[in-house]
Amino acid sequence: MPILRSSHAVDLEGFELRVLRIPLVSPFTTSFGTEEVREVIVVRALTAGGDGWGEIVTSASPLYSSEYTQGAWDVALRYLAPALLERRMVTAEDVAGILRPFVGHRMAKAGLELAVLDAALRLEGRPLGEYLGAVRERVPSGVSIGIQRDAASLVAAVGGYLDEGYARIKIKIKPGRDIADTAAVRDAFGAIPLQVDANSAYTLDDIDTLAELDRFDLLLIEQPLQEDDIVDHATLSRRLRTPVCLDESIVSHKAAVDALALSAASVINIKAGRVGGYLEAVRIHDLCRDAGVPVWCGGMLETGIGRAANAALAALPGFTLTGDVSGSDRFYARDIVTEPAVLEDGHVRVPTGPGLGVQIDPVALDDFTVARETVRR
Ligand code: OSB
Ligand code: MG
Repeated sequence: MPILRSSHAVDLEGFELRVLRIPLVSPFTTSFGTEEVREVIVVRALTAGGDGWGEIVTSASPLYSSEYTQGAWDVALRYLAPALLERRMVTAEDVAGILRPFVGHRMAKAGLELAVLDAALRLEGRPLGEYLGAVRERVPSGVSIGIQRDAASLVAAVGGYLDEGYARIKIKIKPGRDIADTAAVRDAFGAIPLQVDANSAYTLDDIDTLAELDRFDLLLIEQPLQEDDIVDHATLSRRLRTPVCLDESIVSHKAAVDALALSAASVINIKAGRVGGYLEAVRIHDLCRDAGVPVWCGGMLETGIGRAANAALAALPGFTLTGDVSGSDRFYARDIVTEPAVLEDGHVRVPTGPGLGVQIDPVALDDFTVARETVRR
C-alpha cells in the first residue's frame, strides 16, 4: 500500500495534558447513562516549531467502551507520551507504529496523534482537511438526541433541532424506550431523515422488538448489540429491513474488514477516537469506499478541537451519509476555541486555516481545567 499522506516531522519537547470539565447545555442520556458535564482530556504537543492540539474523547466512566478518563490519563502520561518523546523527531504517520506495543487505549492514542499532526500541519501552513483528503467546504450536520423524560419531551426536542435546520435526526433508544418513542417522532414530523442508536442495549432475544422498527423506514439502526457481537449483528442484519450500522464494534481497520466480511453491517459510523486516530479513520473510510459501504462521521461530544477535526474528516468523499457533526452550541454554551462550529443552513464549515484551523481560547481552557500535568523529554 503506498503511503498517500505525509506530514513533516516535529521536534517533540513535551506533552501537556489537562482534564477539563465542561458543563453541557442539557443532560445527555443514552442507554448506558446520563452526563451533565463533559469530562475530557485536552492534549497540547509542545514542539520546537510550536504547539499542536488534540483531544482524548474518553468519558469519566467506562460505559461506552472500556476507556475512561483516569485510565487514559494514566496510560498517556506513563507510557504513550514518554514513548513518543523518546523518539524526539516524529511525524504523525509514525505515531500509531510507535504506540502499537501498548495494547488498546485507542482514544488516548488518537488524542496524542492529533496533537502531533496539528503541530506539524500548523508548521507547514496546511489545513487538516486538505491533508486528510477533504473534497467539501462544508458538511451536512446531524444531531444526536438523548433519551428524554417521555415521548412528548422527545418530540419537543426533535422539533427544536429541526427548526434550527439540522439535516438529520438521531434518537437514542433502549429497551422500553424504543418503539413508542420512534413512533412519536414519526407521527409528529413525517418523513424526516431519522435513525436510532441503541448503544449496545439489546441482545438477539430482542429480535422481534428490533424488527418492529422496520415499519418506521429508518435510515439505520446503530449498534443494537454488544461491541464483540459481530456474528450476532450479522444474524440480526439478515432479519431486519432497517440497515444495521456499527459504532462500538468498529475499533480498528481490521475490525471493519471482519465486520464487512461477515456482513455484520451495511453502514459504518467512523469515530477517530474509537479507532485510534484520524489516520486509522481514513483507512476505514478508504476500505468502505472501495467496498461500496456508506460511512458517516460519529461524535463523542467533542470540544472545538475534535469538532474541527471531525468536520475535516466528514468532508472526505466516502462520507455519503450525514454525520453527528453538530454545531458546538448543541452541547456547549461556551467552547474552548475562539470560533466554535456553527450551524449554517444545516451545515458546518470545514476550517481552512493551518492544522485544525481553530484557535484555543486560553481563558476558557483554564476555566474548565481541573487537572494538569506536563511530561518533558
Ligand atoms: O454512540 O454515538 C454514540 C456520544 C457519546 C458516546 C457515544 C455516542 C455519542 C453520541 C453523540 O451519540 C454524538 C455527538 O457527539 O454529537
Ligand atoms: Mg453510537
